[in-house]
Amino acid sequence: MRIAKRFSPALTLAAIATVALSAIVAAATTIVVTPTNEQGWSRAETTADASVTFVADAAAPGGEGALQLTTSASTSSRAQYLHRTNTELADITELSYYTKQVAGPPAVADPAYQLVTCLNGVTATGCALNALLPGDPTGGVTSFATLNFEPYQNGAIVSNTWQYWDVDAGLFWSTRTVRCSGGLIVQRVLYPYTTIQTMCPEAVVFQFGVNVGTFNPAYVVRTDLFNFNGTTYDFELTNEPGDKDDCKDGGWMTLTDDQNESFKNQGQCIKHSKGSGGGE
Ligand SMILES: [Ca+2]
Repeated sequence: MRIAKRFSPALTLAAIATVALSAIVAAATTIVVTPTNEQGWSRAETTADASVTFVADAAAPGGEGALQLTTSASTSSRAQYLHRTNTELADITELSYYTKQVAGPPAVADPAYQLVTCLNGVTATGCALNALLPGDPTGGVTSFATLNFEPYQNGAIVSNTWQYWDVDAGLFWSTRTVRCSGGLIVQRVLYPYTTIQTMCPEAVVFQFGVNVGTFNPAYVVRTDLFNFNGTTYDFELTNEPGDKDDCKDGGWMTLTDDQNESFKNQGQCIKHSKGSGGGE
């Protein structure tokens, strides 16, 4: 997987000014996700009448593009975009993203931040079961559950405005009741993220991402700078240089050509940029 690091101009200058470039990169990795290089993301359970697309958005918090999720007028419509992982919930301390609700009355549905988990951990055959207790109706069934952070349950959604959500400081609900070793997580009840970490110390996250629907018909919502445990995904229409200035000040190291290949140096990047005569 190719990893591109996109810095703000100020950070780029700071990075060049210091020898400790690698340390800075490690602290804040950004992966640019484009229609031709989706970096491992997939549309998961998106229904045929819904869509996940990359769009231009001049107000996007990162770059000039964003990811857009659209549902049809049907209550069964659903748009989802997920990325695989294999990470213990206890080790996941940094979760955040930006959202924007473009359309869809009332202003309550931004894309949810989802963590698809095995709340009691993983066995050779899949998710570990719920802790089996005598007379416990949840005993003996899978501990598979999707944890959902919903912006409207963690603040007020403002239409047509980019909003930042500090997800690991917020509340999640689970799609299934699961008896973890530290206690019972009841379906659809809100829990602080850190409480779920404490109650389900064996939990393993195997997918993360965004979702809108079902029961969110006719919504158009966006997300950008999706941060999963310190890796930020910047959704963009392209990762190619615009004009030659994009290549300067180390910019060439973060960009790719139309084949998603990295540039070897600044000159090669400038040749590929618009207005150079040597680009596309
Ligand atoms: Ca972006």
